[in-house]
Amino acid sequence: MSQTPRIFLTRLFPSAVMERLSSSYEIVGTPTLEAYGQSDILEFSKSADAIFCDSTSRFDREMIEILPDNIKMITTFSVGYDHLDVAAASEKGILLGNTPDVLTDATADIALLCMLGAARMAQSAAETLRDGGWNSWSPTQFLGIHMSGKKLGILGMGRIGQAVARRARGFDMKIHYHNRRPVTARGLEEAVYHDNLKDLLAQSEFLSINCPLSDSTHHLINETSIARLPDNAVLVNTARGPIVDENALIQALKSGKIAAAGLDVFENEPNLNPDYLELRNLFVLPHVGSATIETRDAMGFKCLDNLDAFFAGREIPNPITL
Ligand code: 8YV
Repeated sequence: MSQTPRIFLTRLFPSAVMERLSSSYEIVGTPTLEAYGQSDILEFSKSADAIFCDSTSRFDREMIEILPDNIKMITTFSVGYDHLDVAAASEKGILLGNTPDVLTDATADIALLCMLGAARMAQSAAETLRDGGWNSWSPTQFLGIHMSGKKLGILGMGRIGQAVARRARGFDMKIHYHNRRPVTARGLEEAVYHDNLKDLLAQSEFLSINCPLSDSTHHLINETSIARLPDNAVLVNTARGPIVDENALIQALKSGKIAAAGLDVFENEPNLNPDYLELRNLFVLPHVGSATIETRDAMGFKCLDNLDAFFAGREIPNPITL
């Protein structure tokens, strides 16, 4: 290993992060706003000790196995790590790190924005206004679904799920959740635990998806699970697109089984399923859950903390383990 550790960045990160990175490390190549593709990643990795990536770069088993042996660590600018094959990395002796906690609030804020935005038809109302299509006020125009006081089902009660629940309490929502285990957390004493998804769905006038993507959550929300929701439910996904079978969701939005959906994540990012474009009962954002200046800086600093600890021979603060 060279004296100054060499870091390959799959793309440019916020300037405060780049500044701190370049003061302690040798940056391999010239990162750009657009992320490098697989062959460039492999080429640049030959001259690096660690990789600093985000969730748009996949390191599946095949990719990890062909990474050069000089790569000792990958730190991802994300809390989610479904793009990293943890078992393959561990077999190859590559340490993985991520950025939990610092994006909890920003992501929960966006979940609430998606809930309200979908329920109150905010996007189609705003588009009508901007397109010059608002001709007069009318008592039956842009009628949405009342959010206050409704039952909110949260799928996945980790840090972000809990933060969504606390915010929803401010709207007098009744919180129900499904998680591997019940949680005991401040402000959530009255939240109702369901040990199975089926029971949660039956209660969810609003459903917020906050679980990680894994083999067991891929398409967990599909035609069958959507059928279990109350009629006119509102579905919100700020976790990962592939947890929801998009075709099933689109059918349910068309039939009116689901009244509206608020989505910050999609199955095939950055491509939006063209069928979504025909729907008015949709509130969509381009994966901006963590997109505040403060949060993105903090995420970058967490990646730096992981790198700093690793290269100082200490345990990294946010390891991803099996
Ligand atoms: C990241 C995210 O910013 O942290 C996550 O898991 O989904 C986002 O907030 C994005 O994935 C880029 O890495």
